[in-house]
Amino acid sequence: MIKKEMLEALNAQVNEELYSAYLYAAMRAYFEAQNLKGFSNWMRIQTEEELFHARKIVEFIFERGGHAAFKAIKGPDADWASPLDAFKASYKHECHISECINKLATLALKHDDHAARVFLEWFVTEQVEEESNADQMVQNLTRMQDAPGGLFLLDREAGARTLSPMVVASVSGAPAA
Ligand code: OFO
Repeated sequence: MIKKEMLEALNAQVNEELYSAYLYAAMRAYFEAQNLKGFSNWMRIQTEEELFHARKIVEFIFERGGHAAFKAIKGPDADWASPLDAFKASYKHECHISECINKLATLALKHDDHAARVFLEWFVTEQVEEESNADQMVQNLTRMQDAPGGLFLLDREAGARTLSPMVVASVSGAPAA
């Protein structure tokens, strides 16, 4: 049976993940409004990734006999000064999520909850990729923003991003990896 403090912290992380999905949905809307369909696609995929993260934690709570509790999700920003500004905000947010995951992993150790510790290892690894993906977009936009056609090319590249097989399986109802 999962301990109360661990359960509450996991439920708080579900809220963080749902907020992440909300934030990226808002960023998608921002890019749609500017007719930047590639960046919009990137954010659509990111939103699905975040919903997958939330689902993965909820399933773990269920497996441990815990009660998943859903609190209100705060409203994200709706506007950014530029595509670069939006991706910088995304990178900053991912660094925040990494801190949350690290704290959860520390809490699992404190409670000798090795099931949670092993479960959270997936998220520790995932956050390396999450930070790197957002940072790569920041780097590319910084480098290309003044180049002729730079934004067009990056938008086209972002349009090629696809859902990871794990997320596809989760959305289709297959057990999460
Ligand atoms: Fe973007 O990793 Fe979850 O929140």
